Amino acid sequence: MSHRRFPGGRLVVATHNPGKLVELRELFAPFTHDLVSAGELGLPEPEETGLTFIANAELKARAAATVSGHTSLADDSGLCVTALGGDPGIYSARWAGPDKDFRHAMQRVETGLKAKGLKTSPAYFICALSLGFPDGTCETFEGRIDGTLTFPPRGTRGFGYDPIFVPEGFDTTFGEMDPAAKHAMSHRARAFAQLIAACFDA
Ligand code: ITT
Repeated sequence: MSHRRFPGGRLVVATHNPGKLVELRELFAPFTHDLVSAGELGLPEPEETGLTFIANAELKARAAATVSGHTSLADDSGLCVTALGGDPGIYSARWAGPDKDFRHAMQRVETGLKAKGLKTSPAYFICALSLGFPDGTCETFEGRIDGTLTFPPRGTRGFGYDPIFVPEGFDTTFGEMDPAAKHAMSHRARAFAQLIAACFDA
């Protein structure tokens, strides 16, 4: 299958989440020198009305690309907890409330598990990355990492739900890991690897 390629030049990263922006800047540094965030450009944050990670990533990438006139990259991601039927899933950001308080969001996960008599659950992170072009077309890829949850939260690195997520094969949380170790395996890095292979020149 042939994919539309990044034409070079400016890449707008359509996120208002500072934690994601740090990771995406690190990942894309070798591929473009002109990376600017939607926040820096003052672009509006579109309402995430999609029902899948892919739909929301495409909606955000398309909105940024059509408004800015530049190729734009959006990330829609979240934590899916098996024992909670996949919640918070696409609502991961919303569980943190208007103050974006992830201690509260992690507590909500723990409370949900306790209500089922559980202390932990298998869980996975999903990341959909979408490259949007000013004419409204998109190229989209999804990555996943499996693990288990641990309480109380551990570590101050990363962002969001990282302090409760222990990736399979490890005993440290993403919140305790060196960022390079997270980048070697994360859902975002896995979606990124597919996007780079399909749409970017090495
Ligand atoms: P943008 O839409 O502006 O990019 P957002 O925070 O609203 O920012 P999402 O709708 O994709 O983004 O929400 C994803 C949430 O899932 C995010 O707020 C994080 O808390 C969580 N999340 C995603 N990737 C994560 C990661 O690598 N580590 C920890 N939590 C993560």
